Amino acid sequence: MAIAENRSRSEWQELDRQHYLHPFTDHKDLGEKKSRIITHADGVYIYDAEGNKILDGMSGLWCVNAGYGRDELVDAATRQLQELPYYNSFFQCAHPPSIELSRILGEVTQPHFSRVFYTGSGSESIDTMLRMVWRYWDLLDQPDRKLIIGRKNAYHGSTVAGASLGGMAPMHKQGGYLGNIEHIDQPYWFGSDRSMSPDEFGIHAAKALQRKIEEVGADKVAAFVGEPIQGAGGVIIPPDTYWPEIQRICDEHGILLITDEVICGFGRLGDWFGADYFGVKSDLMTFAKGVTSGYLPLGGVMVGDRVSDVLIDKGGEFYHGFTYSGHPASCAVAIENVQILQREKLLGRVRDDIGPYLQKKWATLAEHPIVGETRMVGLMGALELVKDSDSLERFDESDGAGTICRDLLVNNGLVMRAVGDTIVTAPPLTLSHAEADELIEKAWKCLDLTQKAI
Ligand code: PXG
Repeated sequence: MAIAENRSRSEWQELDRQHYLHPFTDHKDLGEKKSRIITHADGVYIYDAEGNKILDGMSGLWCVNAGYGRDELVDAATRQLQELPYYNSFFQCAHPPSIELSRILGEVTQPHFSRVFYTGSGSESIDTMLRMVWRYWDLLDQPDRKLIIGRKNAYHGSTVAGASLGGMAPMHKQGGYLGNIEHIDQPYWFGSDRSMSPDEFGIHAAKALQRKIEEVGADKVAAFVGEPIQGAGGVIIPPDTYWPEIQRICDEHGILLITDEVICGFGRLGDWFGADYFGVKSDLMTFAKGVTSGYLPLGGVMVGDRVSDVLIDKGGEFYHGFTYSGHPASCAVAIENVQILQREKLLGRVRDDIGPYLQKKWATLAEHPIVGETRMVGLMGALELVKDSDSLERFDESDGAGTICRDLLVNNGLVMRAVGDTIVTAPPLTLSHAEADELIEKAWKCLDLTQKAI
């Protein structure tokens, strides 16, 4: 039976207002506007308490890669909950689902990733990764290597470590105070003065890492961390020249390279991981979200041999772990989810079929008078709202163009996110051609409505 299914929409909204503190929410504002109550979902659609059917162009929160309504995932969870709902993996214990998932993750990652550490979320994965990086350099008798270099406008979660490592200034002011972290500029070509070609700009943006290393001294730098494509920051797709240059700089100085794959991992770009898509070899990869298609919480860190050999050979006990590290039901769902991606060849589909199909249609939105740029890799894209698509002049902040457009979209049956005046999308990897057409039609219509509304 569904939970208290006899409550009306307004009852849910009132109870929500009274009792529930939401993530990233202004509650005064929410109290007035009231929450949209999502009751069920199937395929690529979510349904709200008013009965509206909404195309989920965000895969929940960048995570429902295999789509909603997957009985296989529900069955995998149910079977595991019946057999062993919980046991820990501290104190020389393990269980089949966590071991089996570890083996499988070793298979779908680059050959130097033979080990994984589990967490319950992306933020916990980031915390784990930071502690591993610092421990690695301590064990190599280089304790001065403490500085982690991230990027402005990156998102790495909401724990103290995640908020500090991320490059979101408003988050820093609310408790992202961890030391030993610096942020360099992001590889955001559209946000630059566009005086360089994208390829030149990619090298220029990567050289910011070189400059930072020279400024602080390479012997102080522990690692560079970046999302292969920044998600929450507005789907910032770096020029092709960026990641190879970042790799070269890290290699030159012996600095650990870390890709935060929480969004890009598990097929979003048509490869298993963003590092695969961009052809880089990272030393650690953080993941979460798409590993279970969001059906149950699970995160982790893929630990490359360079780091795991040191942690294991020299490290003794690592005082780190979570009650839910490698939760059996989450791991069982992850195994089934990876098998769905393989069985249904969803990565190939993103690479060769629905990816190119949606990308081509998405590019047509650039013909709209208030769109300055469109971009998309795999099934992860963005468009930039501008006052005038010839001059590329941006809207004033007070116009609230992004928010207006996002609200119009959802009221017209399509969820996409607004990051300032950048509209982003990341639909499930199961999106059909007809659903892609629907996404584009609704997007175009709402661009028209946005233009009229401003
Ligand atoms: N790293 C990256 C790259 C992420 O995108 C996290 C870490 C943190 O994961 P958890 O599981 O702790 O939330 C994320 C999460 C948004 C949005 O509005 C994006 C995320 C989370 C919430 C909102 O785009 N990404």
